Amino acid sequence: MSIEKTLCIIKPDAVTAGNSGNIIAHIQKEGFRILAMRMTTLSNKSASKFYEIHKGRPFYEGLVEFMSSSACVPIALEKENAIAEWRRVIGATDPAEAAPGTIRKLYAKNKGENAVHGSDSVENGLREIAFFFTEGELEDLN
Ligand code: FUP
Repeated sequence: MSIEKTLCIIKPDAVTAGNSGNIIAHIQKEGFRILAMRMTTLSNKSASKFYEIHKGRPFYEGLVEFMSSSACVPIALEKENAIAEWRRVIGATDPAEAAPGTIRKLYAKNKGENAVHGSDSVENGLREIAFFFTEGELEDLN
């Protein structure tokens, strides 16, 4: 076990529904440290770049459209074992398959509009955090 960083994004569906505050409270209840946070609306170009790993998949265009449709809240998080821990807290991609009490079970609409993002590896977490935040914007908690 080691201290890791992961990127959360509160996605446009959850921001629009007024669930940002509840999700931030959930993050803190689970013991994550918030290193940086802001509200921003992604351009189509930025959303395309962020999700370029999914380019060519059938849901890609819709995903980019949705993620650039209105404001989202990227949040850099830190915790022991943060990658796996955050994925446990958010639940499965499809809220219909997410465990009770997970953020996606509580707040997601469907597999596409699923309330929050979570990085899938330590390497991607660092890359995704750098997509939104400069090194100087991250709280140095050590
Ligand atoms: P996750 O890591 O749980 O966010 O899921 P993926 O990396 O597999 O997918 C990234 C995003 O693509 C999801 F959050 C929503 C979208 N997606 C769809 O819209 N349909 C799919 O079938 C799979 C993913």
